[in-house]
Amino acid sequence: MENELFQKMAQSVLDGDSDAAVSLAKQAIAGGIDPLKAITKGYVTGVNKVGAKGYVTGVNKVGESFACGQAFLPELVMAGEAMKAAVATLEPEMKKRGVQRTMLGKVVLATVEGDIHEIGKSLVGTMLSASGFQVYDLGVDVPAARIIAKVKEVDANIVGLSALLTTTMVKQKEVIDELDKLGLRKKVKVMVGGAPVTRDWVQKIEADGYSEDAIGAVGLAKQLVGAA
Ligand code: B1M
Repeated sequence: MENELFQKMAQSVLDGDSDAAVSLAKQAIAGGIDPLKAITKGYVTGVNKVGAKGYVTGVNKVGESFACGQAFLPELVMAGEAMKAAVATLEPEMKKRGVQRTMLGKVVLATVEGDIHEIGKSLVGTMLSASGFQVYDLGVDVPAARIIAKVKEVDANIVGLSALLTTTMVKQKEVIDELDKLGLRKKVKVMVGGAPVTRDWVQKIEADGYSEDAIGAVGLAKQLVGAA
């Protein structure tokens, strides 16, 4: 039943059908399904059939097809729109499920300059705020100077930088270098993420940590503020 719904969710993204994606998200909420599970097991990857392994569908399939020239930019755009609509529908439920506690810390979050991929970053932001962090989400394509200005304005504990393109990952390093120049590097922890980010890259740019997904990002942020 759940798997069937997840499969339909993946298909709605493949079809770039935002209406279907939203309607399935509403069904998931009504059925008491964990909204984050719906995103990761439904819209992002889907399931072929119960127990099937290694079958890629959902937005990941669109990404793969795009990479090998079997899908084109309009498909990528429509899949992104469907994904965004579904996440927006599930977001209030994710926030509702987060237990409100004392504020754990302030996070300035952005997708770096030159990069307009927003879905993963926003998901990380939602999960962080549902877990007790005050999140200042600056959006996408954000220059280092704006990020630094916000860090200073709100006296942030953490900067979260998302990058989905190999060409924009370097901007994560730019922000770290700027923080360093201003003498803020010791005070502000930097966490990075996004599909191309690896442990090697994190070491190379001397970030404080990275995570592969939104749940991991919450655990990491807690560690970074000593709340884990
Ligand atoms: Co683009 N795109 N895209 N795209 N896109 C990728 C990233 C790509 C891998 C597709 C491919 O070729 N296989 C490829 C990058 C190749 C590379 O550099 N290695 C690519 C490309 C090439 C491009 C364009 C250049 C295409 C073109 O114009 N020719 C262009 C670039 C535009 C720009 O940014 N300047 C482009 C545009 C777009 C759209 C706008 C059409 C759309 C985005 C819509 C939107 O965000 N509103 C889009 C989409 C949808 C994708 C794919 C298919 C899906 C991305 C997504 O939303 N995933 C993507 C392929 C893929 O990744 N499978 C692809 C779902 C999301 C929940 O996961 O974002 O990975 P993700 O976030 C995860 C983790 O990474 C992690 O947690 C999240 C939740 O689990 N995470 C963090 C993310 N940020 C984090 C931060 C953290 C911690 C964890 O701490 C701070």
